[in-house]
Amino acid sequence: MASQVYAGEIRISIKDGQGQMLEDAVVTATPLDSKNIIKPKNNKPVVDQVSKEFLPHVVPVYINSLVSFPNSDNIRHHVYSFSPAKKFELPLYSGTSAAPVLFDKPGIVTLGCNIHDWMLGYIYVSETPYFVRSEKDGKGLIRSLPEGEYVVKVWHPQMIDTEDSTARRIAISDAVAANLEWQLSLKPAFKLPRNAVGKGFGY
Ligand SMILES: [Cu+2]
Repeated sequence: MASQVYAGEIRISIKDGQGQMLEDAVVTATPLDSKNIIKPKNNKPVVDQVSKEFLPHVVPVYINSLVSFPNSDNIRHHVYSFSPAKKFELPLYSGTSAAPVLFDKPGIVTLGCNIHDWMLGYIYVSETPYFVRSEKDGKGLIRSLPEGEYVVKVWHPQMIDTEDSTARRIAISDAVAANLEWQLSLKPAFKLPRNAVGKGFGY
C-alpha cells in the first residue's frame, strides 16, 4: 500500500552576536510551491501567564489560529495588544479566559498586561505552517516538510537586521535533514523592571 511520507527536516541553530546560543528566535520555512502548504492538525497554540510573565516569551502560530491565553497565576491579568496585526484585549481575568483569540493577519503581535507593565510577549503570525522557536540551546527542528524548495528566514524580537536579510533558499528532499545556522546581532532587551509597577491593589 502506498503511503506518502514527508521526511524532510530542517535543523536550526541560532547564536547571538557574541556567539552565545539564542532562545526565542522564530525560523519559518515558506515553500515556493504553495501546494506544499499543508494545514497543521491539532493546532492549539497557547500563551500562558506564569509568575507574571508570558510563557513562552515568543510564540509562533500559523495564520488563522485560535490562541488560548490561560492564566496560571492566582492573580488577575489584563492582556492586550495594540499591534496592527491584531488589536485586542482580554479584560481582567483569572483562570481560563472566555474565548481563544483569532490571529488572521500575518505579522508580529506584541503582548502586554495592563496590570504588570513589565510583562512582554510576542506572537509571530506565520503565513507558512512550517516554523519553530529556538529553545534555550539555540536549537530547533522543523519537521514533515514536503519535498521542494523553500525560503527560510529568522526573526527575533531584538534583532537589528531585517527578517528578509536572513533569507536563504534551500531544497528539501525526503530523508535528508538540512542544517542551517544564523548569527544575529541584537539590540539590548527592552524590559521594564518588575518593581516599576505602582498599582498594588491586590492584583
Ligand atoms: Cu499581568
